[in-house]
Amino acid sequence: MANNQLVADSPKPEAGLLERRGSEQPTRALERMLEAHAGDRQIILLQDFPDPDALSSAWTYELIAKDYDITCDIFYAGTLSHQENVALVKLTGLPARRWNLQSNDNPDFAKYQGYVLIDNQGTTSQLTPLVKAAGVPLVLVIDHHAYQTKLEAEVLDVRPHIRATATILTQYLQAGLLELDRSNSRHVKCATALMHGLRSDTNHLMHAAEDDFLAAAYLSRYYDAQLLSAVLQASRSKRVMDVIERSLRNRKIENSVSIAGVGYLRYEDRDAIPQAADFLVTEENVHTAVVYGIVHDEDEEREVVIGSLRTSKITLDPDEFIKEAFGQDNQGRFFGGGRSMAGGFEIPIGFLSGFYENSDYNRLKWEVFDTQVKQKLLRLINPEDGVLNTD
Ligand SMILES: [Mn+2]
Repeated sequence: MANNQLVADSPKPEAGLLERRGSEQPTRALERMLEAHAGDRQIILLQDFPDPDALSSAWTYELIAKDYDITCDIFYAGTLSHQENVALVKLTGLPARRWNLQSNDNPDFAKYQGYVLIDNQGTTSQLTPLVKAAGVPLVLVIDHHAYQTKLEAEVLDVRPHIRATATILTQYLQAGLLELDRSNSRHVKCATALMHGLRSDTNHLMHAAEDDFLAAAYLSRYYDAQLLSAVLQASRSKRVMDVIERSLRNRKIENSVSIAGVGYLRYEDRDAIPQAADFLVTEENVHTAVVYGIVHDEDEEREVVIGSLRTSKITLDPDEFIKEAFGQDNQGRFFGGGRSMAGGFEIPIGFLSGFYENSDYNRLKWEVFDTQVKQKLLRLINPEDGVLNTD
């Protein structure tokens, strides 16, 4: 299943020439596009909750493009919720900005001659429909997820067999689109960000394939190990710690699966859920952990159940498990899974949305969702008696 596949489709070993690793064809195509657009301004869209792979890859593209006289602005619509991502952006000066859909002082789409999708295909960004509606053309997609939608771009570089978009961008560097210089501090910081992106998308290189190792080897000449360790040591906020505490307190273990509902969370703290799941799965005799809670949006009008599954069991495919457990909505879309949100799920609350002063209502609502999520999970975990024992 997913984990075995990681090894099975590794590319064939080739001569280990680090400099020549970048594939000729995508490099030429990208180069032609860059030359044709000299003087342009492009907008790079990241997924709403960008991860280190997306952030570092976008920054690398921005640096490459600058060499071709193209100015790029990097935007995301959500938040940087993981403390490591906040630290990455702060410590490296990574030029990504939030596009707050609720506020009015956002840049004008009219000043962009093209938009670029990096580490996504537009399906995970709330900005995509806006950019499209403004008539900005899609000039480039660089991604490593399987095709999610039909894309028409000037240059498409989608390589699902590569584990990280950072690997693809590193290959562009190796192919000579931008020569890194160890005495240039921006280059060193960008190489450090790429190393972080590459490591975090490959589970610290454990799921890396040959291309990723070769890219990491190349980056090792330029990155700053101390800076990387500062990023990795970013501390958790008290609120994230509180969510982890709640998950510990509320967890129920059935057939080696640990399940924990953590109640309500603020939008900025949504990343506490995968972090709690990461922690619960480390318990003895537990192979899988599922943590979920209700996240309310800043304007507090939209609420959504968000959950994360982590497993160390090779035969358990998180994607299948989540699709099987929660099924589809009435338009046939699954509530989670897929490579873009591996191990994650999101269930809209719809009509029941809205956080009220009335705490009884909030408590009741949580209990309903908590019971329902548990029921769905237990049906899979204990097919014999899928009935929840509520105590
Ligand atoms: Mn990625």
